[in-house]
Amino acid sequence: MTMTKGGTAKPPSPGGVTGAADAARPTAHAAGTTAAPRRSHIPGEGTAHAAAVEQARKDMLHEVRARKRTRIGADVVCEALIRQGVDVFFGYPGGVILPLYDVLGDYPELRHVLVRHEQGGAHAADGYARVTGRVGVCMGTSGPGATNLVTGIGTALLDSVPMVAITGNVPGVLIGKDAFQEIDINGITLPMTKHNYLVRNADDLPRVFAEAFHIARTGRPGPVHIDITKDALQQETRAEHPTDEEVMAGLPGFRPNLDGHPRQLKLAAAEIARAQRPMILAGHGVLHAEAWGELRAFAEKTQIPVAHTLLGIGAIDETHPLSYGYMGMHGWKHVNKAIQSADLLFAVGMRFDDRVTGNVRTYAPYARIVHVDIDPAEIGKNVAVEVPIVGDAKRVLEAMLPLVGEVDPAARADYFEQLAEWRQESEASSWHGSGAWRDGLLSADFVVQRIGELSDHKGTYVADVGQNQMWLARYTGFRAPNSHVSSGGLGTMGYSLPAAMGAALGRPDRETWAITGDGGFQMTLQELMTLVQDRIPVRIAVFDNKKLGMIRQWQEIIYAGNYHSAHLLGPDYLKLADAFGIPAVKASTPAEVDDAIRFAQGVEGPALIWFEIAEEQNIFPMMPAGKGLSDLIEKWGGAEE
Ligand SMILES: Cc1ncc(C[n+]2csc(CCOP(=O)(O)OP(=O)(O)O)c2C)c(N)n1
Ligand SMILES: [Mg+2]
Repeated sequence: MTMTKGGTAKPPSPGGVTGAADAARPTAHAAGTTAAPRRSHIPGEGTAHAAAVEQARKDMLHEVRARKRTRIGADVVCEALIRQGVDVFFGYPGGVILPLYDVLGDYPELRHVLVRHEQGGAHAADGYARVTGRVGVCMGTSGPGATNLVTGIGTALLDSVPMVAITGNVPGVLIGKDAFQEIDINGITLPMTKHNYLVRNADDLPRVFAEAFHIARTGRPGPVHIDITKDALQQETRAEHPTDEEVMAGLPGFRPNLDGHPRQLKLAAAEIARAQRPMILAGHGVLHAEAWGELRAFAEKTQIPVAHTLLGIGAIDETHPLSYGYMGMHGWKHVNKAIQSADLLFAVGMRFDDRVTGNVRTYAPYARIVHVDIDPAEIGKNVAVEVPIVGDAKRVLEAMLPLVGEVDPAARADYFEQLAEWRQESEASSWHGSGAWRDGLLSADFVVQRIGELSDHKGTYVADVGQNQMWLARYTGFRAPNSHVSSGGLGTMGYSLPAAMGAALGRPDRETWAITGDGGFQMTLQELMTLVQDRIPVRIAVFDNKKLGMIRQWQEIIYAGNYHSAHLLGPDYLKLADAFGIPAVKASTPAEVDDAIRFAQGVEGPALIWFEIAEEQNIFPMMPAGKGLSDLIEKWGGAEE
């Protein structure tokens, strides 16, 4: 091998020893020794593939922005987001997604919120989607950026939230080489998305984005993931964005059934005409379909009371005379009792989740069931039903309306009397809105009730997971659709603060509250700084019981009081908020609650309230896992809540 004086190498020779620019080499030559021949370090040297890999590696290391540029894949992404009506999205940069950040400044219509952790970005997109009914968008780089999104994508999947998650990946030819920050994120998101893509060619981007948004929001909504190689972001392209018709034509297998089958609708109407103790079970699907008006009209015409799931909160105004309340594991006793004695359940947009049914064998033993769901896979999955109807909640309820007779409330007088009696009994029982504060301690149910009242029930209330989530669901008092946001299916702790961030941007006309336990708050509190930097006015209520409260409750009741790892230290939340530049107050007694809430309401940007609540409060009733709706625990060890 010959080397020039400057130590630069000769062009590589295939298969043989090549001249890598090695500063140490000439010294050896100078000493007159002969170096042992060696192979080229470039695998497959001389092939077109090897040349492409080498070029891609160079591109990974050199980020040079051309001053004058043509339209590249990254532009297509921005154009597609704008075409889809995206006004804000949540992301975090990294090496392979930098070509996109490089052009973002050219699209001022797109507001990018720089989160502090990609999980926060995914939850923010999710919160935004839930309050607006639009597709939420989040973005991360390859490798850890992408894996950090995963919990948020899973959260969206289990609650059917429309989302498009974008990640960058290493250049196409490096895929499979374990390049820096390469992970098979497509493989990871495959079972947890409605659909996912790996785009290696810029020409595919317009079609992929149009399809992704269409799939995310059509039929049963859900997350779609688009992974884009760095070279696809950088390639020049003239590919045009498809029309809606072209998108539909390109997805012949994706035609969700929106209208219920007419014969099934008639069968359902006949069930309703026969029923003496019917109950409507409203779920998240009613909100997704924006079917709250149709639901109310249908309930009023048939005089059927409406119970709702955790995610069905807001499907009906809780003060409506036909609203009966929240069902399931921590639902109201009277609601569960009514379900257990009903002779007909008309379930719409809900999936008979185990938190709703408990033991299916003992669930609703006298009821025939009509099940309306847009996803045929849900019908008969958890509970066998008499009348399945596959369709969109809004369209099915609309179509049902002329098929059902107008029922005179007097015809249901006995039934309503019974329901009213159960309700009174349930609401008057000792756990309702009381508990700890009899001993001078602050009880969480009292706090959420006051937050609801002092915000006129007009806010957006975002729950975390645990006891705080159940208190919020039961005692806040919900009036409007999409005013309650909660991670129901995946039950993701740390959800509340970032989801509230997205919710506040989606509905700036509403006061947004993040209700969180001390455990969940400590999982994602880094997003406090995002709130400050982007001036997002979220009111944060930290329910500090110095416990993983729901864990402590289960350990008390199911694990004989073996409180391993339930005790949780937290920081001084006032100092913490101060460090972030967020105004904060502490409330430790019932008397301090109203002032604290008003203080937070008076702050322009984010504000935090540290509620020091009773450490050992339980939330009752509770249906122990594996038991049935009739096996509710209402108190424990004599300590009434
Ligand atoms: C990411 C995650 N890890 C663990 C759990 C299990 N889990 C459910 S509730 C809970 C305790 C929550 O404690 P905290 O946030 O303080 O809320 P609290 O119940 O005290 O209101 C835990 C650990 C979860 N739901 N999510
Ligand atoms: Mg706690």
